[in-house]
Amino acid sequence: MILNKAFAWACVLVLGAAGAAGQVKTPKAPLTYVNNSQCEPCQACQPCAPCVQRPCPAPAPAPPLPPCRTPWALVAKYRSHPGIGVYRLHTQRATWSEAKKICEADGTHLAVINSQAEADLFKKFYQEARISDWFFLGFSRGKDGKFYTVQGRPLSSTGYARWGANEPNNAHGSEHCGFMLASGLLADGWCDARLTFICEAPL
Ligand SMILES: [Ca+2]
Ligand SMILES: [Ca+2]
Repeated sequence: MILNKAFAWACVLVLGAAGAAGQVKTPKAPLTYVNNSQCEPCQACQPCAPCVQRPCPAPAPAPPLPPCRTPWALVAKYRSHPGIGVYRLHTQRATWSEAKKICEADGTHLAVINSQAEADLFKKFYQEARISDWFFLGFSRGKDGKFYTVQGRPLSSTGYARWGANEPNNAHGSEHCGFMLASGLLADGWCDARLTFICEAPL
């Protein structure tokens, strides 16, 4: 009410000052404000029409918080290698498609090599696990004949595309999936081979 009175007085004074020959108009109905502690004050003082009281708009709801996620390094069987990444070595064999799905079920992806340090780390995994086999990596041949990672990026953009001797050779026209050789170099190979593989957590 204090505000209403003050506003009404202001209205009278303003019009009185601006009006012709001392003509002073008094609003017939008391002026009202919207809730000006939270909303814009009513601006209807000129010409002295009563303000329309209206409710404040409802505040916008706060955006939902993202769900909490366990750090990859704490997920079972994933190990953090600072400066390189977080990985899980799967010693159970699977086809390339099966391996890709197994990683995706963890929320990770079939490993992609992005540096010599990462290639050296993978070689170390296999030496420690005493696995002398080749293993699957997260790239395959696209319809255009070029290789793409499981994230759809050209293999040439990963930062590591060192091929083994005579690779990729697409032997018998049926080698479309990514392998890493024991030497740390890349090869194309048969997707339905059953190999061990590494899942890599996203950065
Ligand atoms: Ca990587
Ligand atoms: Ca090959």
